Amino acid sequence: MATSQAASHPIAAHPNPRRPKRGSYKPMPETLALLKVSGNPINGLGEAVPRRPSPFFWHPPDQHPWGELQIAARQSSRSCPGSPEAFQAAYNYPELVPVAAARNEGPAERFAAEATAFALAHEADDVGIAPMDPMYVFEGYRIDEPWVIVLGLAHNYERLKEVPSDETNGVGVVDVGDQYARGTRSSYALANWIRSQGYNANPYPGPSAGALVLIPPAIASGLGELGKHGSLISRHFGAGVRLAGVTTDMPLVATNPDRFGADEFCMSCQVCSNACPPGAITDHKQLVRGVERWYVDFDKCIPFFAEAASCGICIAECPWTRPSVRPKLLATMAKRLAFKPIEP
Ligand code: B12
Ligand code: SF4
Ligand code: SF4
Repeated sequence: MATSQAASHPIAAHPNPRRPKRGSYKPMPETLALLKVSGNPINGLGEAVPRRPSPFFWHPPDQHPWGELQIAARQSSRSCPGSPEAFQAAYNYPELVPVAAARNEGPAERFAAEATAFALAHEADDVGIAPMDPMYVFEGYRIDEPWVIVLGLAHNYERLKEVPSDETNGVGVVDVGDQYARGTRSSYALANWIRSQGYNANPYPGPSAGALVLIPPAIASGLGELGKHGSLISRHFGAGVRLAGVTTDMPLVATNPDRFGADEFCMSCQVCSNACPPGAITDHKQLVRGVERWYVDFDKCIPFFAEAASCGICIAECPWTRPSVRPKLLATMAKRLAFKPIEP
């Protein structure tokens, strides 16, 4: 059966020489010295009351304790062939046009359809729309627009599966940079189109964190479900998808969440937790800022992430990311869920 075949995918036999086996990896002392404090309390691990996320990694270095570690992580990524050029394109933010003085009035349904079609015609591979929620905004930041449009940018699986990268092989991290660059172009193009219609719009392209935490609105707007590895799993691309956002006051209509069984599948799968060299992926859900959900141990992930050019093994290895496996998983889970409807 596809499910058990995927779940027992043997990482030990993986031919990628850049992947230490789980348990054999030891962080370098100089990396550990830069960790300084634990990230898990800052993320609200164990907290029962909902609150906004605190600014974390990839925010300006004076907003969190890991400024030097962030620099080391960036250097490790940029030491890979092709990576500096790919990320330069991702940070090449186009000009934002002024909001047109004449407003194009119309029904929310039409604007939602037009904005979606525009994004899909400008490099986005998937689009969802959610009402803005203060819980999506990092503490200390402000977003005034009432809607968020989330864009999905699919990875090239053949390139993504080469992660992690190093000085000898940059294929995986270049694909990460390339998808960030598509997210930059797509989110700025959409924001500019909305502005040309007389509405305010702001892009949140990554690869920096920005004001908007992207996975929660992506889940709310139907782009996918949260996986055990802490990334979103899409029915179309698995976890091999980057996210970008556009916030706006253009009248829109929300798209529905999509539940296809990824959360349920994670209950009995351990591919990512076995593949993660530092063992950062926890096998049970935990309470984080008032929500019981999958959570990745930042303190264990970040040293390997910083040393191994942004790693990415967990999203590449997830069976949902593999194009040959995904259709079988969808079919298996559709059958399973038909007998056991999941909670809303
Ligand atoms: C900081 C950051 C990191 C940090 C810390 C990540 C972490 N888990 O804490 C580090 C550097 C370690 C990191 C690593 C990676 N990251 Co990162 N990261 C970010 C960034 C910039 C901000 C996230 C953040 O501040 N997290 C800290 C707090 C908020 O984390 P948390 O409470 O544990 O919440 C996480 C999830 O549970 C979920 N979430 C948050 N609140 C809620 C609430 C509910 C109800 C639910 C269900 C979920 C949920 O979102 C958070 C994602 O980190 C986002 C982009 C963005 N603006 O959102 C990308 C982002 C999350 N990263 C991404 C990816 C892919 C990765 C990597 C695979 C690296 C790579 N090569 O691509 C690894 C995976 C590590 C892991 N297993 O989480 C993608 C995920 C795409 C997807 N398919 O979901 C994002 C969205 C970037 C993008 N623009 O596409 N990342
Ligand atoms: S996130 Fe992917 S690899 Fe990890 S447990 Fe879930 S299905 Fe398996
Ligand atoms: S990105 Fe972090 S959680 Fe994912 S496999 Fe690498 S070290 Fe593990």
